[in-house]
Amino acid sequence: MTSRKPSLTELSDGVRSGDRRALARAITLVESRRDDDRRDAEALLDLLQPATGKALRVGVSGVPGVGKSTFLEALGTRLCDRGERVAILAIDPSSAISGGSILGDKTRMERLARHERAFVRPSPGGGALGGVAAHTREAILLCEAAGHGVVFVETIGVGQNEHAVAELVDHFLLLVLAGAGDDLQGIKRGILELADGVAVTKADGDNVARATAAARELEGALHILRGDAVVPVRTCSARSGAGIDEIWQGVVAAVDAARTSGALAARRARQDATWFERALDEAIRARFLGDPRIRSRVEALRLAVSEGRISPTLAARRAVDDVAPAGEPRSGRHPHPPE
Ligand SMILES: Nc1nc2c(ncn2[C@@H]2O[C@H](COP(=O)(O)OP(=O)(O)OP(=O)(O)O)[C@@H](O)[C@H]2O)c(=O)[nH]1
Ligand SMILES: [Mg+2]
Repeated sequence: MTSRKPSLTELSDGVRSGDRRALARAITLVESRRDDDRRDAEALLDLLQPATGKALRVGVSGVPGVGKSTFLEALGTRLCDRGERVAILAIDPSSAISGGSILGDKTRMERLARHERAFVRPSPGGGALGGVAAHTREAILLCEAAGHGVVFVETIGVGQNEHAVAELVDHFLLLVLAGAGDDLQGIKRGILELADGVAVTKADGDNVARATAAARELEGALHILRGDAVVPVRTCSARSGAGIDEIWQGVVAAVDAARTSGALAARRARQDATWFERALDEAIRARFLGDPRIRSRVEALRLAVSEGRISPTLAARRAVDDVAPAGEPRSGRHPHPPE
């Protein structure tokens, strides 16, 4: 591909042929907020739609420093060496603020990033988390169209972004650290409720016994918390390689079982329904605020809210009433109201 801007058909063909530059370019396009780029992105995704949906999508989350990137480098390299094509999308919500930690991820996965069957892509966190996840969802689809059979999404386990990521994947793997006895206190219940599997990391050297004990303790806690859902807890070390294959076998077995039982199809259908609602909200909002008159009216109402002159709910209702007054028939029996 030349450096001039490729047409959408060229870009689509490039992605489908597995050309990394085309894939990188396509992801940049779906990350763009510009109106014309958005339109192109939607058209591109539409062209590629038939080639999507075939990958095993795995979310990997955990607190900063738990070892997500190192784990993915170790696992990803093994999978690539066995002939698998692996993509890793690393979301970093803090990068919008710090501006720098993205680079950290890329360097931590240096070896894998150079592998001919791997594609490593850090995603800037800028803006709302919903927005990040929306772009990540589209990036997953692009990686699938490019022929990657496994797509990992690395996300830092702070705040709400892991909820959004759990809505994108077939399996959500939580990495945790063995602490000094009080380790379970540090893991948020909400995150444990999302996990399909848990791995205690850095089980090497004199940390092995502690990691094993933490895994056992966590298994007990999960049993109480999740009842009938079996959430396996394993230990691993990206450094020694211990446990990495077992964790992957566990992921594959769980997803295979879900595929056979129909739970995987149901999960993806539920995720698509959620994304439709989200996209609908966003489209309505964008269309609404795209009108300069409405935008300035909304600005005025926003000011009034901040000055306490009007309640937030009433202000929102006023803004909408201006455009679509309640009670005026806009459909049904009067599809074409007389001029
Ligand atoms: N001993 C040991 N150290 C590890 C292991 N995995 C990672 N580390 C170290 O832990 C630190 C953090 O590892 P990362 O893989 O960057 O962790 P991360 O979760 O991706 O971190 P963020 O992306 O910043 O959230 C690094 O210094 C690694 O060398 C392991 O299996 N054993
Ligand atoms: Mg990382």
